[in-house]
Amino acid sequence: MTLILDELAKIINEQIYDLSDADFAQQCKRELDEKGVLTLSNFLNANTLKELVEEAENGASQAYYTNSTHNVYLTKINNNYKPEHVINKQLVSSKGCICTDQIQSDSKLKKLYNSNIFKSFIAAVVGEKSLFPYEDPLSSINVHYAGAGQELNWHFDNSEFAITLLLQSPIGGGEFQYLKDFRNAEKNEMNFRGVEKLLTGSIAPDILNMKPGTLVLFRGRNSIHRVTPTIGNLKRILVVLAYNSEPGIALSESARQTFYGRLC
Ligand SMILES: O=C(O)CCC(=O)C(=O)O
Ligand SMILES: [Fe+2]
Repeated sequence: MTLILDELAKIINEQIYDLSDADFAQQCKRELDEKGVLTLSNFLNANTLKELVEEAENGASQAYYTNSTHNVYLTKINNNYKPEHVINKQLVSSKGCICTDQIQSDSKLKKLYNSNIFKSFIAAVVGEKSLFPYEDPLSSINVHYAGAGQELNWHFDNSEFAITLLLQSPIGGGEFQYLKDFRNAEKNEMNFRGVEKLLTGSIAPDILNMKPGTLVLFRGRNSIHRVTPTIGNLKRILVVLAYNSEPGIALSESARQTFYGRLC
């Protein structure tokens, strides 16, 4: 137990965050439930952040770069609606990505991802009993790179929640913008009028402030969000930590092919 605690203590800012404190986890849960987002700034300690940026920079040349076209709902063209309807409005996103199997096995990213204390903390905050890695060798930990002009366009996530760690901010742009509870997927209310207004610029979104080293938990299923284009030569680098609430689940083959350009 002490050994595991020591390992985690070398990665995160233990003076600020005690992940084994159940009261702290409950406080984080309340904040996530209320705001739809939880940010823990300076989550990574300074040494870890430096090490992970170096690691990520070294891995950048192996990244798989994609340009994808999608609607905000991440669904296929729907011929029940006109081509100009907002459900069929195509947006472009572009980014580079490296996968779990391209990250060194002794990387602090893997230690954090596999830490029982970290997993129990996240499970308590998102209200799951336990969390499991993806069955396939690619999808659990991804490092995203956005170079000059690259952006992640407006979308609602398919997943219940996302865990991210920002490693490097660009000189300009790369801003995370969102609108909480902008549709109700459970009730099949898609808020076409609201989305139309957002895409034509007549609604101003909220902005999430995150600095390198910040851990973000975000419920993006009903909260529309985007990351604005990177400006300048310094890449935006962000890690996505993905878990399932059941063991043995792989990301779909079509998603792996689209995001990673390979299946394994
Ligand atoms: O890059 C980010 O901060 C958010 C990423 C995101 O929204 C996603 O991967 O679905
Ligand atoms: Fe997202």
